[in-house]
Amino acid sequence: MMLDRVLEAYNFDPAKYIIKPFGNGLINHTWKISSDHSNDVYILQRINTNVFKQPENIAANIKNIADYLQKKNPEYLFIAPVKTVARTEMHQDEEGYFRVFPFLKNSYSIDVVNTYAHAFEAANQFALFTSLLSNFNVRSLKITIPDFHNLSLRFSQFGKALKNGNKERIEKAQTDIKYLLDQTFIVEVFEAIKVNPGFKLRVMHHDTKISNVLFNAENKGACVIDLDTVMPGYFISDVGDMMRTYLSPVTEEESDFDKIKVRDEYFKAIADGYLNKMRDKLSETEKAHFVYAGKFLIYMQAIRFLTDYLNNDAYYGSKYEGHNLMRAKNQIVLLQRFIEKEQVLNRIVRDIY
Ligand code: GN1
Ligand code: MG
Repeated sequence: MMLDRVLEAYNFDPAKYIIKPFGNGLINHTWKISSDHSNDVYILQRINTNVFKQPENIAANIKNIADYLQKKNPEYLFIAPVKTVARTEMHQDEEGYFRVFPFLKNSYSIDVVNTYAHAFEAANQFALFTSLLSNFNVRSLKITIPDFHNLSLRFSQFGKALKNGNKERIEKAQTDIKYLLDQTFIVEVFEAIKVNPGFKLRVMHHDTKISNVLFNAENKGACVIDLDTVMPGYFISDVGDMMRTYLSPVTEEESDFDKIKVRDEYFKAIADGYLNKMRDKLSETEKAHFVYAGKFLIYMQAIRFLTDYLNNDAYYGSKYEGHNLMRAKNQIVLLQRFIEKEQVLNRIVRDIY
């Protein structure tokens, strides 16, 4: 089997290891590797090279950050990739680029947030990561996906899809298109952020979903994982994606939209956890945009899903007809429920500052 050669590149005997698909990422393929012969467990990933066009940039960033943290904060738990027999950070063959991480012993991850403590711990971990790197030269990071969270570009890609996309689908999505075009003030605020000196470029994780945090046996956050999209960015990226993925009890895959909710206590958990480590780093201007972060990220994700639907699912793929339209509608409902609560959320965060 294709993965056998990958295992051999790491000197794992394919006959002794069990490989099972792992997680629910949309972009990379992930497997868990375990064995009856030892307690060691690993995570194997194939990097999607349609998305990450230069996978060596990912490896370079991870090494850059690992070296810095090793020097400045050696006690910080940073999970570096396992080296191949050839001492490289990745294995490459005609099937693609692969890398292996040790699976942290006695740790676990979750797919949906259902306790205040998990949300708090996760936010605290992402904030810790950014805060430990606040004196790191953020511009020394390579760009693994150009303009990844550049909302202006995402908006212009949406505009192109409206011109050149699948005509039938454009027809079907009229109400959603109209709603998103009516919210362009969200893009305008982002344009202003880009030229506002009160906003700092920071080391952002850019994929702060809950399954990217490992928890230890005491249910404390142990570390963050999945560092492919670590790049320079604004704090609204990480905080916003936590809001997008922790506030509602259901994910973007839920088609029963009545179940989508914005839970105040989880918003408080994100704010408490994040500000616990980042309060002294954020400027007043940044703090004033804390709630905006949620609008920014949820809106961007709605636009990305809808754009992909109009472009025949070229990026995210789809498991059934209309899948990406459903995801976009789900995110639109989440955005609406979020905006309805804006005042309450602003009050919560103001009390924490
Ligand atoms: C993708 O594959 P996954 O789930 O880690 C995407 C994120 C989206 C997310 C939506 C590189 O992440 O930006 O928020 O899907 N990552 C990339 O589920 O596009
Ligand atoms: Mg990811």
